[in-house]
Amino acid sequence: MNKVLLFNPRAVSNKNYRIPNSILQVAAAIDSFFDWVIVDGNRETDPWEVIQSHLETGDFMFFGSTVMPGPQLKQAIPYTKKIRELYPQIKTIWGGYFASNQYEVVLNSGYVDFIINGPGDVAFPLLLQSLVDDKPYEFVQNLIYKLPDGEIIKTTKQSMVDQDSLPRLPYAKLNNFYPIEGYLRPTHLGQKTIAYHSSLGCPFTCSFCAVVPIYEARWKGKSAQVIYDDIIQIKNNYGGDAIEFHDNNFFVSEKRTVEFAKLIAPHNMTWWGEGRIDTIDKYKDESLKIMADSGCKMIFLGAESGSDEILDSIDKGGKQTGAQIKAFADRIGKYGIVPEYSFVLGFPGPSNERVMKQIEAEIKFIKEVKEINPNTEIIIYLYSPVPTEGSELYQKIVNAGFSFPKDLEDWLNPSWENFDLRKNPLTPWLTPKMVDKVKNFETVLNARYPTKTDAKVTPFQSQVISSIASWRYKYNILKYPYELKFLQKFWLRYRQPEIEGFASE
Ligand code: B12
Ligand code: SF4
Repeated sequence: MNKVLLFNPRAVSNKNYRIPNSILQVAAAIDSFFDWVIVDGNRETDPWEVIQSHLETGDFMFFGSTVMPGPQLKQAIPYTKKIRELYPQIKTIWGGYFASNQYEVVLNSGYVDFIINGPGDVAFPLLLQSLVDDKPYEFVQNLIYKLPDGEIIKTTKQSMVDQDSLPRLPYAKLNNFYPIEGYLRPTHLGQKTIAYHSSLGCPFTCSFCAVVPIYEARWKGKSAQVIYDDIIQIKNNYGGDAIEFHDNNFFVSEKRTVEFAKLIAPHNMTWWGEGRIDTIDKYKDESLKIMADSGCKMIFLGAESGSDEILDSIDKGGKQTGAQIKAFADRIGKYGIVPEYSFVLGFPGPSNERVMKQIEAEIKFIKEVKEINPNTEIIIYLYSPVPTEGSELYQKIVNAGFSFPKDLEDWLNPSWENFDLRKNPLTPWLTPKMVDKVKNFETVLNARYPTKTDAKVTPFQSQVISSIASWRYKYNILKYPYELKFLQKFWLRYRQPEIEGFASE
């Protein structure tokens, strides 16, 4: 009667799904207290049918869904709504980045009862126990809910718990629902890639980032030994020759990184993670060598902008500079580690002219980076606002006339889905001409330098498209690159690393 259904809405349109770490970590938190089942939208043709077959048993009291912006909403919203209509006795609980950041619109829908705001490791079991015992839940930290009079209550934030003390993820139980081997996908890193999450939060406060409102510059990581033990356990039980670290910022501690690199080195595994240029640039040469020798093949790094003024204004820690971004591409390249630089274009500016000039300056900068280290992978995002209360940047975008949907179901509108995918910013200061310029540059750049992470693209294909694109790239002739788009779509079947996952095949 008190069973919990945990749902991971579909996040990928192909088979590039990963171990559903968000929902699995939540499962670990309640494993000793509650009976739970997992439904993974990525692995079901009709997840609703499976959910309904569980709920029809009458054994369930709770439905918990993880929700990140974008395609996950397509299942999370209608399914939760249907559950409220068909099984009104079931308490619905959402967690994850969308739920925590867009809590007002979620709770105002009337079909989500509670939001776990940030980590659910302690909050989730406490909330469930309070509801089962019919006891007050107001004391539970990291919780957002709505009172009958409409007031939204946010309880205090819990300090970050020691990550090594958390229960280990219940892989064996997941394996009963969905064979884990099926989650170990081929990527450019290896044939069986393990997705692992080794730390929560981030110690920085970049003003465009969705991690900041939730973690408020806090970060806690598992120790190198625990990460290693888990990886080896997965490898031994289910296979695995590569690791994709899903942390927001894997490289915060040089000591931890080096310890892990030394432990994993003898196992002949390749690995990838996300980090900051200014943090890793402080690493000793010796540490970079140990990392490279241990299998670190590529690092995803938020370069964001080549302009020191913009880096300053977006609070990029205040330490990263354009000169450093360029020098680091060269430095890390010498160890054979590929820097994967993401840039965010289209921040608001004082005038249309200034915004356009900035876009042009970023294009020039990206070309300079490519000149220094042609292996650098470039990911371009259009700036999508996140509701960071009190941030100067957020105030600026509200003043410029931007607002989020007022109704939860409006997020299902295709233009908001594209906003989530950082493809269509819906930001009033970006004119169609600016958006075209960025997208056309992206097309030309991706053709001139096809990504090496796409195993489907042969060296011959790369060479052909690169030479066709070379004159456009060299002379900055970006308009109407239809011939390149055509080839990318129908000949190369180009993947989009920014949407499908950065290390996916
Ligand atoms: C893996 C991943 C993906 C995978 C999909 C994973 C899946 N579920 O199948 C892929 C690669 C497809 C993906 C895609 C996208 N992603 Co994504 N993704 C991640 C990533 C790297 C890891 C998620 C994870 O496993 N975390 C591990 C768990 C343990 O942490 P957690 O989710 O925070 O969970 C804790 C709490 O949040 C809470 N919680 C979470 N869920 C639930 C549910 C319940 C019921 C409860 C009680 C608690 C709870 O408790 C957990 C334990 O403490 C995160 C970054 C990150 N480090 O989290 C980005 C992240 C969530 N993605 C993000 C985005 C924007 C996207 C995209 C929409 C766009 C893009 N350009 O990247 C795309 C498209 C999405 C799509 N197709 O649906 C953003 C969200 C930012 C925002 N604005 O809110 C993040 C934060 C990355 C970032 N820093 O920008 N993503
Ligand atoms: S360093 Fe990365 S994860 Fe951390 S706040 Fe900045 S953008 Fe977000």
